Amino acid sequence: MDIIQYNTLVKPIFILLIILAISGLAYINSNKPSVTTNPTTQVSPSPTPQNTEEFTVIAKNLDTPWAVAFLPDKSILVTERFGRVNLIDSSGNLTPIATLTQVKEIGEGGLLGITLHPDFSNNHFVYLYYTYQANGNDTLNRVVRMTYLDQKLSDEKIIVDKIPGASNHNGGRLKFGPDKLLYITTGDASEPSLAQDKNSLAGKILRVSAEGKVEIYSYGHRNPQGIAWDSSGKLWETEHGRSGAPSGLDEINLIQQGKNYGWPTIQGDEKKEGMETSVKNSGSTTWAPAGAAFIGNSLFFGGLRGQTLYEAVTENNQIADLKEHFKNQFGRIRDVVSGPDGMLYITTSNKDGRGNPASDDDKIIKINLMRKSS
Ligand SMILES: [Ca+2]
Repeated sequence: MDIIQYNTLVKPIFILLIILAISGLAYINSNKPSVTTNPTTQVSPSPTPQNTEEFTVIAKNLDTPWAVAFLPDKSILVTERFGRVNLIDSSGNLTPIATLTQVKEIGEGGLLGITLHPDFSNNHFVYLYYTYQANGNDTLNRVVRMTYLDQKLSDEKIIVDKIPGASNHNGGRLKFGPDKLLYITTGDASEPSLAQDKNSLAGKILRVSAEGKVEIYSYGHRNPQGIAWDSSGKLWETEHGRSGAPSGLDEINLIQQGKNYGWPTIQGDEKKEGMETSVKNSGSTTWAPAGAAFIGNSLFFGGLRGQTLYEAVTENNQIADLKEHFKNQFGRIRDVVSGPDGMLYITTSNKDGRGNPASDDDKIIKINLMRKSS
């Protein structure tokens, strides 16, 4: 074969074959399933050096970042429990956009949930959940709506008020469901009987109708901290079980409208007519489960005391497997959010008074599940 034939015929084919081989490898790699191995015990180097990191710290030096919401341009709003809301742009620059002076940070209370209206692009509505001081020494919680424009939050409007509060068990998670209605988790405010009292807003999952009417969606909850809908539209919830000694019996529940989830009458595997037993409980282990998000069939949720990113693999309305990621690597994990880029975003909660913070805590960490080492 002479030089001209090689350059015009064989060489292009050869280059094409190389390109196909490389893209094939990249495809296989991009479809790597997530796995459970703790990366701190990993000893062999990654066989795929072109991979990006399995996790990236995108913000640090925060104080108890409680909840994360993504703006349409993929920048982030994050609450800090003492009362501040921050904007983190796509370059990682952090700008405080509001400090809510009416917030009362006490025990587990403070500025908690944040979420955007499904039609945020048009109405700019942001919803926040916070603890405040009422008349006398009462601790209460409320949900407010604010308007976000030009990197400022303004025009506060109360959506749900006088949710019972206390030092512990304030609930606080906010999310819009597939029905485009606002769901709110509330704790029992350390008065267990309130969870069974349908005249109280405590110990409930609330839903706000399109007309602004507040309804009890489910009840009998102790302190629900995570809610997420699976791809078929079913609502799953994480909830803290008993505390003190013994601890444990943290729950994953499959939530149906109008049902009673048992607290404080039944716990763990106990059953009672008219009450729902959790799909899974932690037994004598304590997860202290927090924010939750679905990716595929997996319900990922943060563990505070558990200091783990848990992955509950759902199958036929049950938990087929419970995997543990990053155990004891980041400390206490608070919110878990599925990002618009397919990544999982978690916040640490090491400065919440129960952790052992590193000098640059707390953090927001982006997790690339496809790059999770195996
Ligand atoms: Ca229960």
